[in-house]
Amino acid sequence: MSDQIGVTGLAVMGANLARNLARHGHQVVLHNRSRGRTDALVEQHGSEGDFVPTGTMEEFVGALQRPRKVIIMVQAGAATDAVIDEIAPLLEPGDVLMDGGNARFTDTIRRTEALTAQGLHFVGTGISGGEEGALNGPSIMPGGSAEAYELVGPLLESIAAVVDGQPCCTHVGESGAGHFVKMVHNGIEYADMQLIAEAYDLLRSGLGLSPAEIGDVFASWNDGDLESYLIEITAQVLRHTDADTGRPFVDVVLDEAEQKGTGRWTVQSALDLGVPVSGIAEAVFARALSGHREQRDAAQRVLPGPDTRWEVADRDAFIESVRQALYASKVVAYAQGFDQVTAGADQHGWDIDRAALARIWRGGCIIRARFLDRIAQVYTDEPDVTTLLTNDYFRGAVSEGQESWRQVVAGAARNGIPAPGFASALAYYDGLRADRLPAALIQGLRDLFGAHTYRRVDREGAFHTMWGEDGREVSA
Ligand code: NBP
Repeated sequence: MSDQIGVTGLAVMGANLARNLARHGHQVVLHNRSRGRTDALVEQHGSEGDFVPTGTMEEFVGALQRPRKVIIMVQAGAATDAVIDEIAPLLEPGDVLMDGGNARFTDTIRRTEALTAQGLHFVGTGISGGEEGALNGPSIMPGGSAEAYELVGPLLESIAAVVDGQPCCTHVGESGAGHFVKMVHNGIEYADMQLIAEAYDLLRSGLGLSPAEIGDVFASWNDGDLESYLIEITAQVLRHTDADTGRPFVDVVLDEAEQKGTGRWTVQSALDLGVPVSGIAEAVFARALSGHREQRDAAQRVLPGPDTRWEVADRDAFIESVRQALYASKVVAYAQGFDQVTAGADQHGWDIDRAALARIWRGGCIIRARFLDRIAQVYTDEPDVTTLLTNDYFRGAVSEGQESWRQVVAGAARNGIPAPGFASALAYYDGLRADRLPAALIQGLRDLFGAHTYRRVDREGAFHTMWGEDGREVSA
């Protein structure tokens, strides 16, 4: 069913989303702070659908039928607040204001409270898929009230990516839930890319394959369990040759990765929630390390280590070991990300359906992958599962590759190839399955220096040992 919607903010994401909406038969009222973008969109793509260009914010709001539906697609942060401050006084109770930018979820909670008090519906909406997704079908993660979703859900579902006949859009939960899961999605994306980069490094530094050869390896991996958008584009990037120099493209790119914010936010939130998202944290830290050029230059000159070339007897077996290590580490990273979704939902009282979330991440978004089907199945069959890793399928997949995983991590350490994502994922796996952890010693130390007390394995209660006296134990 065709509907009407207003889009304000017509840079690449907003313009592509507006075109996607128009192509699906909706009337799209256009607005941008500076008029040039509005005119350019109509001039270049006006024939794609029913666009209504407007100039001022008053004109924009005036052109919309009630209840008005508006999506904001401007730079996240201060720009979003500026737009809300300008448009909210012009809207009327019952109107729906959506924010499709990469807002921090705590900002979305704040904005939801303020706008709800004015009688407006505010829908913080995660949108993933970059420019291409915005135009051809993104994964859409709307938060806000169920009532607001009834008003805008069908419209959003109409422009989302479709997998197995289902739109990659679902009402995630109240208030900031949509932007929260979008943040975790981006955190998982960080971890996934770091693991892919480590696999590439192992095949390059360890085995001595060329980027194009590694591109072929990734292309073959894309036919199996690892099938995903990121694996597919890794093959494409690795096979690409720089036109200027004739060298592999990856060799002419500066090896300093950026981190714009969502990865860092994911880790900050995980620290607050007490969820060990070690895969995402290692990915953020690895990017930070890559950016510390001065330290790297200084260290490169003086810090000794082994030659990075591995003594490999069986090339194909080595490649298969790296594949298994990558898959196992990836399962851990996704399990940790879903743990964070669970903890965030608990903390904020959001009813997030993790099976539905895994389903809407199967298409349109950057982490779309075959194995999200498996994750959706786990949360459908075992809604109370405590970690994805104990599910039969994932337990089998990880334990099957375990020997390879250990060999790869040990070999990387022995040969001086940094593989923090692989190593921390394995340490997490071993930490989870350990019968006893050395946390007991930490509790003892904390009791000695700070009288922090401890609990015992054999009786209830909190205890303190009189370390400075006779070593007697007292109940705390
Ligand atoms: P940008 O993030 O580059 O923002 C540019 C837009 O913000 C322009 O329309 C600009 O208006 C407007 N704007 C700014 Br800047 N300050 C403003 C203000 N004070 N008042 C009103 N408008 C203001 O655009 P984008 O790359 O299209 O991304 C839009 C949103 O989508 C962002 O939140 C982004 O994080 C998110 N997102 C992006 C991607 C992606 O792949 N790029 C993916 C997913 C989500 P002007 O034309 O007048 O300067």
